[in-house]
Amino acid sequence: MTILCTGYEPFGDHETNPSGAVARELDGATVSGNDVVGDVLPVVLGDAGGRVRALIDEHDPSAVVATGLAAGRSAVSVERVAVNVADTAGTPDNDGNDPVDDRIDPDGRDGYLATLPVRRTVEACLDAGVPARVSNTAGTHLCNDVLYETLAALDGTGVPAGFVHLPATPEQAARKAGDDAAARGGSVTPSLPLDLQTDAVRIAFETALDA
Ligand code: PCA
Repeated sequence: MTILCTGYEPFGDHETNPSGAVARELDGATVSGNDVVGDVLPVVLGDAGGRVRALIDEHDPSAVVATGLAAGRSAVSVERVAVNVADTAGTPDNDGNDPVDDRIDPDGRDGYLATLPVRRTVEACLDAGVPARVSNTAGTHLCNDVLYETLAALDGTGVPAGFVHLPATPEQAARKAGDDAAARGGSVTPSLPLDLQTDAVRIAFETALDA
């Protein structure tokens, strides 16, 4: 049996994207007896959703956990909902698309609820020492787009699927803080080491598959 984990390439002013690193790290691993297919998606509206649908068709996964970077969030965020809105809110995708108030699918439902056990995934992360929270919005950029497309593709199949937003890594936070004078003081971007981010995604699969 196969399970699918996606992350993204870098986008916006981020030189790296931990979600892509997590997907590469888990690619080929075994979680709860399932083989992980890890894939790094383009941060391009239309292309990312098309790719995830193709991966689902190809691998017929028994669970899907998509991941993305949410720089500024201080904990792993397990998303509860995807909305039928594409609005990049001033951070164009990597093809320069910058939609305002668009629909992902003009004929689609307004939204989908994640089919992963969202709250129990957060509780399992906390038990494992990984800071985590339920999130009730995945935004309206590519992460929401891929969650929407994934849930639409799997609607009615019973295959658990959802999205985990990941904080910046300490390296990203340090690089960003280095853009300002060190004496400036103040806060820096919250961060979480990559190994704990990877643990969170593994836990998301385990919680879904062992349900
Ligand atoms: N994060 C963005 C898109 C790609 C990514 O890693 C988001 O939160 O929508």
